[in-house]
Amino acid sequence: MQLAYKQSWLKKVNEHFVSPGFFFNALRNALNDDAIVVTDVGNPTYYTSELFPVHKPGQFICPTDFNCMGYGVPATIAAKFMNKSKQVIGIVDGGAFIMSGLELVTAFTYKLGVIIFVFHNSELGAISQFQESTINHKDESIISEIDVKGVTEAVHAQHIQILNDIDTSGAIKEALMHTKQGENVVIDVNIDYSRKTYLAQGKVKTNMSRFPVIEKIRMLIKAGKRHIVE
Ligand SMILES: Cc1ncc(C[n+]2csc(CCOP(=O)(O)OP(=O)(O)O)c2C)c(N)n1
Ligand SMILES: [Mg+2]
Repeated sequence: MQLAYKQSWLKKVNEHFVSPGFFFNALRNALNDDAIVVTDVGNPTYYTSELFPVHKPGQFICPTDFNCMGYGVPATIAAKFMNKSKQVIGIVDGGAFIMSGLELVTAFTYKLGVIIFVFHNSELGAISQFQESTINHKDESIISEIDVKGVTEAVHAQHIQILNDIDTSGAIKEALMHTKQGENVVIDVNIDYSRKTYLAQGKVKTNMSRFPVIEKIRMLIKAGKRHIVE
């Protein structure tokens, strides 16, 4: 089933967006076997756990349990401090990136050579996608577009943009070259958010299956009303 989900992201090379399927394949191919991947909360955690093969324990770090947004960038820097000989990359989405991120100045001071991939959808997507299906509107979960390049320049990192699947492999290789010189890189990824993650699809199904029938009917009527009337 999970394989089928992955395959569904690999049907066609996308010239307009970066497909999570091709992105994580390219990332796995480019990184060493012992590379460390750190994610922030939200879709980066879901996509990485769904689509990125992790070869050994300790190579995938994410803020489980307390799920604190803003964890990704500082955790990537900390992981690199402790593993200077390894490739260490972080993946964050826009909402989390505006909660932290300026710590990259410290990575510059110490010439650490980390890569931060920034996915962004101008939304607190992990929240808005559930609001959309349940209450039919996005309540306080829209955020402004971020000037990723501006932030990157402020922290003296290299800026790379990945617009589509064709750009992906070359951009990751270029970024890894920079890290060899101790330069940090922020990669602005035009990720395709047109489809729900495997987790989001499963969450609705699993939660629905847990409720008693009467509760399911009540919830469906409520959601239906919101979609039709409001
Ligand atoms: C400090 C903090 N505030 C709120 C939340 C609740 N929360 C979980 S995911 C999420 C949205 C994350 O948005 P973004 O970083 O843009 O990632 P996306 O879901 O869009 O991929 C929020 C608000 C949290 N986990 N941590
Ligand atoms: Mg977002």
